Amino acid sequence: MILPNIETFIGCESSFEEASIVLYGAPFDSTTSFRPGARFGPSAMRHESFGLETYSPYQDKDLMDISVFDSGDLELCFGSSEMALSDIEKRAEEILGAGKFPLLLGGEHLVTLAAVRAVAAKYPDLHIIHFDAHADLRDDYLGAKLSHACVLRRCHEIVGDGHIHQFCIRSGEREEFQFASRHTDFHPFTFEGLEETIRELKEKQVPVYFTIDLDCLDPSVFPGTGTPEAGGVSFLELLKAIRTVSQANVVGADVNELAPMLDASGVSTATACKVLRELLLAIAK
Ligand SMILES: [Mn+2]
Repeated sequence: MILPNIETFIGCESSFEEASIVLYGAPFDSTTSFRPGARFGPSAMRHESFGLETYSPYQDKDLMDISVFDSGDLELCFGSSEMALSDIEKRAEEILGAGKFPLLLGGEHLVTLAAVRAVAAKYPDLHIIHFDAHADLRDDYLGAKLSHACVLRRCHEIVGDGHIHQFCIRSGEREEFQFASRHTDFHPFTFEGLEETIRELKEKQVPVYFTIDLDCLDPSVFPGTGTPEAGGVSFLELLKAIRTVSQANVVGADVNELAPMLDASGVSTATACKVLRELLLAIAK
């Protein structure tokens, strides 16, 4: 039988019906404040994923043993953030409505807001685990409320005080750090405190949304991103942290801010693929 050329992330070839996890790509970077290119992230990850093994020796698990459906990339309006967010939210709602786990591939970090809107509507008392170099807590960026620099501030308006847990943050305005000290559970520079946070969230049995801005990684291992910040974590530290978070009741997730063309070596894309493989294997029940 000759099959059509449909490129999925490696090992993610289940049908929608049988899948427990659904990938959906949001190739959007219209509000990127520095170097654009994250719109090419999801397609680059699918393509380069074929350089990966489906088997993870870290977790002794294989993508071939779990059921993931890759729904491809949404066709999004680049001129209107609100229209793009609305389309992403609808896709997330559809996946959640079918009782499946939505895993969003960005795109810039603003796309997280759409997923959080959908996930919070289904799961009240939602908590957010946020890995990032940047606080993303600005109230506006040059007057725009919808910007990747404001995404966690917009999420705070949905989930409220004490429900956002931020790790690895090493960049932002003074006002963002002051806002964080009053309104979020804030862990600068590293993953220190993560295990304790996850233990508490597990005890409370609350639902958790998990957003990974890949620029939490050090630019020496992940230069292919719009706003690189020196002083980041290593791949192995991120992998350990992902496995820790997966012990909580994670009900949705995203991986964002890969801008593949900003790293001609391709290493950033390969790293992003490996992060996604490990995340999939960690959250698959
Ligand atoms: Mn960031």
